[in-house]
Amino acid sequence: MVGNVTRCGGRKTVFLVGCACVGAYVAYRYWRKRELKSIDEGFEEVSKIDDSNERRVLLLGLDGAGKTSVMNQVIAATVTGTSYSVPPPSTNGFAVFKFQTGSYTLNIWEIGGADGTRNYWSNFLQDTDLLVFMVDAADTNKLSLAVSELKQLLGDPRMDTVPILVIANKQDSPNALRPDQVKEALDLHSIPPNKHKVVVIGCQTRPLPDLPPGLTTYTWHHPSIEAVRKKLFTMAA
Ligand SMILES: Nc1nc2c(ncn2[C@@H]2O[C@H](COP(=O)(O)OP(=O)(O)OP(=O)(O)O)[C@@H](O)[C@H]2O)c(=O)[nH]1
Ligand SMILES: [Mg+2]
Repeated sequence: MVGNVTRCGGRKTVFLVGCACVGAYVAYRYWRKRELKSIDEGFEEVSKIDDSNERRVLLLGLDGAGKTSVMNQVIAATVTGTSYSVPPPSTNGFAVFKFQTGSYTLNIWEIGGADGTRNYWSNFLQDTDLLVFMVDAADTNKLSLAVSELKQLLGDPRMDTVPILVIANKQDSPNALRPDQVKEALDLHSIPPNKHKVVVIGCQTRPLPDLPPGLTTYTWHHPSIEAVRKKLFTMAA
């Protein structure tokens, strides 16, 4: 009898455990499906996590303008001892540079500027506090493409009233356009001041100093990077 009850209880237990397993599996599949869906949505439109202390900076510009190089030196200027290698690999996708200041977190999103990657720029426009647009001031052949990309960006309603910091990089090159010439070339005078605050500055990350024997990475930054750093922090605040 006891044995029977036990056997009957055993069958019941097996049945209940079976049901629990099936239930858990169904719940797991449902949860997984929801999680995958939210990851997809995250890539469709990257926006701020609900954090009023976050400042979101979008760093765009054609490939080779020097976005990563400048950011590497901004980090070196901010966090003592941080090193970087030269040249950086081209940004195939995006990179986020995070800075913690007194009252807020500055997240600088660099999106690669190569042909294929530029198609994704529009996925990153939501909740932008500052647009940094970098140009290679020495490559005048690419300026007209830079102009049309910038115009397309500013035509998006999500960019309305977003301040713009234009960086005319590679000022070390003898044929580089000066900041006021870049302002002219990008037709920035035509932007109504009540629509966007526009600031144009020049900078350079070269010439690099000689490295001591045995070292392959740099902790150095060019003095012009200080102004970039200051503008990033003040314009995004
Ligand atoms: N002469 C000179 N070269 C520079 C300067 N800044 C960057 N470069 C060089 O320009 C090239 C491109 O620099 P990156 O920083 O990779 O450019 P990027 O805008 O991040 O390019 P993507 O990530 O491909 O969109 C590299 O060979 C750098 O070493 C500069 O101020 N002067
Ligand atoms: Mg890059």
